[in-house]
Amino acid sequence: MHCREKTVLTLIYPRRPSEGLVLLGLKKRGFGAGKWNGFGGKLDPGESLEESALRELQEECGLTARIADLHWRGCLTYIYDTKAKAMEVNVFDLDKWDGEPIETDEMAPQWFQHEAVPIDSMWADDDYWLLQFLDGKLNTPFIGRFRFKGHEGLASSEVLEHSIA
Ligand code: 6OG
Repeated sequence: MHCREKTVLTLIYPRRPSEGLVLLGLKKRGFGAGKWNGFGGKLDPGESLEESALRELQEECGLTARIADLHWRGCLTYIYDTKAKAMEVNVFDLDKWDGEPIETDEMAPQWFQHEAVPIDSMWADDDYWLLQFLDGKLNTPFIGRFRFKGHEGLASSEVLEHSIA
């Protein structure tokens, strides 16, 4: 496997650790529509990872938070057999913010107990790491790498190889 150009993205999971709750959003449009996920997206030119993550959080579910309360936990690289460009997704958690989650044009937010996250309606890689991450059982920082059969439709639910440590 050769090195590929990559798109850098962010993914935030707002948490209420004492209650075992995580906030997810049902994506209503665009890439990953119909799937539950954390909040995030691509960096705009000149933005830091943290600035971008907090902008996306605000745009997608109305929460505002400070960079000091955002914790970078690890990085996931996705490569697709049908696409030259890879994705690097930087995962953060957050346990302090202002406001209440609101539904936006992009996402419908909902709190879930860790054991009740709708894993069958999430990206296929989540099956390999999300619950361990939520339960604090993954190393920090963790590094994951997933190779998908394709980047669209059914092929994007087939993980051909993975490693996470
Ligand atoms: P926009 O295209 O809406 O950002 N994302 C993924 N998250 C997981 N768990 N698995 C994947 O497997 C993902 N691919 C993308 C990164 C897309 C958002 O979705 C995340 C961003 O937070 C393939 O700007």
